[in-house]
Amino acid sequence: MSTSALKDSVLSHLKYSLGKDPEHATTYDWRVALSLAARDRIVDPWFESTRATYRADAKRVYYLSMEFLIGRLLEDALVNTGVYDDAKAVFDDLGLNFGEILHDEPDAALGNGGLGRLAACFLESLSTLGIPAMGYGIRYEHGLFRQRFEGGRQVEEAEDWLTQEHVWEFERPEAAFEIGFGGQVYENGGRAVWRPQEAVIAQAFDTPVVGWKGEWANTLRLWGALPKTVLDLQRFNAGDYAAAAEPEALARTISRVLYPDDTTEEGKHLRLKQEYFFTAASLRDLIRRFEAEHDDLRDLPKRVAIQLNDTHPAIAGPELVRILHDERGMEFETAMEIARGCLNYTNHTLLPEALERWSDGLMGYLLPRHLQLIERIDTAHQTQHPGIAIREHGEVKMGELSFIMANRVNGVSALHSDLMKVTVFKDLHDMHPDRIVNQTNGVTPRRWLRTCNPRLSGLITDAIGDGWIKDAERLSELEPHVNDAGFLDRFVQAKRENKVDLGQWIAESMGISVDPDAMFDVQIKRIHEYKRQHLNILETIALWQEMRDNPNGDWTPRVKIFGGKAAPGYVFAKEIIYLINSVASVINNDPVTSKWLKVVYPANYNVTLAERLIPAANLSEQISTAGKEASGTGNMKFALNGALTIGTLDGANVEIREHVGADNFFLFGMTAEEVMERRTVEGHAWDAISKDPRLARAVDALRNGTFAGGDHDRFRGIADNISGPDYFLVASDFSDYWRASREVDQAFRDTGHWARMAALNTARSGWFSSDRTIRSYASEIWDALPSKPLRNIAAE
Ligand code: F58
Repeated sequence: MSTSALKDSVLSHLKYSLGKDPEHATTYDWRVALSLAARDRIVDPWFESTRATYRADAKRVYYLSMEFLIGRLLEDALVNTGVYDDAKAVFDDLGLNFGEILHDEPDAALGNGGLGRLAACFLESLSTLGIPAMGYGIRYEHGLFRQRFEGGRQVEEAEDWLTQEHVWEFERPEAAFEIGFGGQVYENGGRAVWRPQEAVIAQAFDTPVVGWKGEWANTLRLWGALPKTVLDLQRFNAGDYAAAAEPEALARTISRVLYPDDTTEEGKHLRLKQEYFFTAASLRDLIRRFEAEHDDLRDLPKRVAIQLNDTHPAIAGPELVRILHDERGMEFETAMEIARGCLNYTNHTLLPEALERWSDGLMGYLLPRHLQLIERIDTAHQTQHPGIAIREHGEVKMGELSFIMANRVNGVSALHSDLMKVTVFKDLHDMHPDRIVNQTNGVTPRRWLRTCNPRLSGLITDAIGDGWIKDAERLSELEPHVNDAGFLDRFVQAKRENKVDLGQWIAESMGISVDPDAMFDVQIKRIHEYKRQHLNILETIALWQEMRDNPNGDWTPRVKIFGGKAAPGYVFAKEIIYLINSVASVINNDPVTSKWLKVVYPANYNVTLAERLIPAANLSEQISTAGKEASGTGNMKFALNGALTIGTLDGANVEIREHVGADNFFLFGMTAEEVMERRTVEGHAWDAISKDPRLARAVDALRNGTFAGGDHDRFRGIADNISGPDYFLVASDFSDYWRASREVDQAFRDTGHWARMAALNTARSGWFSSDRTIRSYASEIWDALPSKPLRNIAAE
């Protein structure tokens, strides 16, 4: 497509789709017109992909996930369809600021963190690889809450991305299913019949997801909840307007908010409803599609692979059995076998408290037939494999249910998969030793290098051509270039320019000035005790104290950057946020240290902010307590973008270190095994503190009001935790973290060597592409083949 054709398309959409004259068009209007022009380019490959799938009668992959953290879509679509430069030229020509237009798009924040972002990367890779697939989830009206800081504390606000038209989606009123809840189970001629008490409509909204060069596009189908009857006319006519509108309000509640946690009872009730709502609609939809072409449901496992992204869609097991057994009259055992043949489960956490459980009471109330079937599944399993129960202490354990109903169960990094076998799923693994397989996570190199870091990706393409974008392992071809001083200079230059841009943004948006030559040291992720943002801030405090002791020292300048949200009900995580912001306001205003040390915590960390921060990072903080971070995916994005990691042997850090080389990674801390041992030592925290005066002084600063305007109590909770139970072993790992951090300081001063290490990180991180992960799921779990690429629309 030529620039002029694209321009015509944009102007035509502005006129005919938006009804706007260019003279009066706003940034929003231009953005929507460009998005529609870009969307037009995706529709043909999208249709062709579907037709090709039907023609080949190909096996389809269905990825069921409560979360798809897709972020903005316009820039990605322009890059993947090869019209980014044309689009920029069009807007330059129109005299409009292209960057501003791209930044006008709200983030689709339909996820909490890594789990949701992984689903988004997977969708893009499935399309790039041409694997027929569909993502199924919920079309939340309000995505993850917007975070603000008020006096340093997190304040949550409703997110409202859908108040503007979501131009990427197509509403499908014809793809709608009635989903029931509650009610009774009756027997009719020896068959169980579930009569739900209430029902809502799940209606589909489709977003095409285009792969690299527009060769293939899959669908993200999100379900919106609608009432069965819009208005209770009798009540309305009787003048009771509020009651008349109630059914609509109640139904819509289901797809209203993304749950950041489920600490309240009401929250639990609604969350289980959400889980069943989208799972049941998705299963009905895929069965309908299967039956349009095939007539024997026993062939379902040959044509359909369903991936459960965590336990949130775990009700798929009993629901599929219910459909096949109760509704289609199959034997229970056959129904079980078919369901198990289709279903696979990905686990994302080893934290026992994070594994979902539903009380029998709630499950029986909302899904009475499913509770009966779970009991039957449990009995059938126990008959063959005594010793493990899905239901225990009046609760349904969704991890166990998912495991038992799955053909394959996977962890998301080598260490995590190994630990699953000896911790949370030990007994089940012993019974089914072939079921757990590892699938180390990955990230899409299109968004997380090509698009977010045009300077570095341009340099890479100049050096080795653009084959790496589709085949990231070809980044290894950069290795010979890391010995070329000219290449390294340009590598450093690209990073520096990214840092200058970020510095400008920080200055404009936060009023903090940072030195682009300082080390940009970044920790961005959900705030959680096990991720140990408090270890990072404690080290920052200790460093600041040493700088003040020795103001003539030759310190390596650092900008400590934090980003992340805490679940609204997670009190300790919110205290950590408050502490980081309080430390920032003291340190950033200290004239003695401000040339060396700054602490920056921009609010509302999201995909777009990650795209800004990662390309500008020198150091990536991956400092979780070993054995607790399932994988991490941010760690991969940083390495790909030439940041060095300081990290523990946890999650995928282990594999990153193996790939980039131990010399190009700053390792510290206890191993998962040592962690378990250390916990058994009584008074481990006190012991660590008494041995490290630096740590003692930093903890003391939390108690003496240094960061609380003299208030001794404000951060007492954190101090008491670190020096008391310290379950996540902040104190015990502190000294080694300090040691590694000082090694980082030293290494950063040798700019040539640092540049080489950074470039090697990029050259050796191609394995962490989600294309590799998806290929591996396809061959080891789904038995699904990539279909042939259709055509390269970017080349047309
Ligand atoms: C994350 N889990 C893991 N959960 O923590 C991370 O190690 C891993 O890399 C990533 O999954 C992808 O495998 C995660 O993001 C959640 O966001 C929960 C969703 C449900 C509500 C509570 C948080």
